[in-house]
Amino acid sequence: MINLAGKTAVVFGLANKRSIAWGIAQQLHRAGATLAICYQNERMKQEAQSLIDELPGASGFQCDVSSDAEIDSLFAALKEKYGKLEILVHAVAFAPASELRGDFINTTREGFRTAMDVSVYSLIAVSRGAAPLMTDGGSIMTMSYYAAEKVVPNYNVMAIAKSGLECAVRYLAWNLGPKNIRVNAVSAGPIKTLAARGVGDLTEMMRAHAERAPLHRNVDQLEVGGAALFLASDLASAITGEVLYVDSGYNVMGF
Ligand code: 0WE
Repeated sequence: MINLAGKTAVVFGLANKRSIAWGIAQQLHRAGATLAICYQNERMKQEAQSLIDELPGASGFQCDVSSDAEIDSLFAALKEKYGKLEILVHAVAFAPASELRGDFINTTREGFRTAMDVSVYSLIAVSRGAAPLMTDGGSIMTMSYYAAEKVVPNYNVMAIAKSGLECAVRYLAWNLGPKNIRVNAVSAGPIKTLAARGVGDLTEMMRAHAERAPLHRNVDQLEVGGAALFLASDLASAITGEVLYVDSGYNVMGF
């Protein structure tokens, strides 16, 4: 049983009960961590805060990770309230919906810029905010997807973003290793979240995933949360710069 009592975690990316951030938050909470959970804006606040209220001791914060000013004021507030930080979970991604269908070659400069800013640069920005608070070391993690490596039709510019994100994980691991801050990615199989809801053939993709994966099933948010809990814990004390697959084994198949 992993015990995170006395440790504080900040989680980015809570939208609703289907969010991967919610599965991770529940697992970290169950292990005794103190949680600071962030939602993007006023529009997300009500639904997010009603979930946060289900976890005793957890607090909600508004922070849009595309704003340096909001990141600065968030970490000032976290420093004030908690003093230090041990765990950071980044479960945020966005590309304009129009980029996630049709010909990849028609990727726009603006869609590319947005996807990279929200889905990749934000990890670097929040890591820079968190690192000074991780005075006893820490664990930073983000969410990736197999399309970073192999083509998944229509994932398009998000695939370029996830490749960049996995590379950023390696560079952050190298940069923050001397402070005993570990940086890893969890690469989850497809899950029906709010972000995935807009995806046309997700149901068919999930069916094919379950058919081909060694475990012959899909994965859920709490299973991703279990892997995140492991990475957050001392059991993972020598793991950094890594991509951990939580995908029923799908990624090992060649045919
Ligand atoms: O990373 C994701 C979701 C990424 C995502 C999804 C959306 C849809 C709505 C990012 N931005 C947006 N923007 C929107 O406006 N996944 C791994 C889920 C996902 O998304 C896909 C997939 C899968 C799987 C998009 C195309 C094809 C497959």
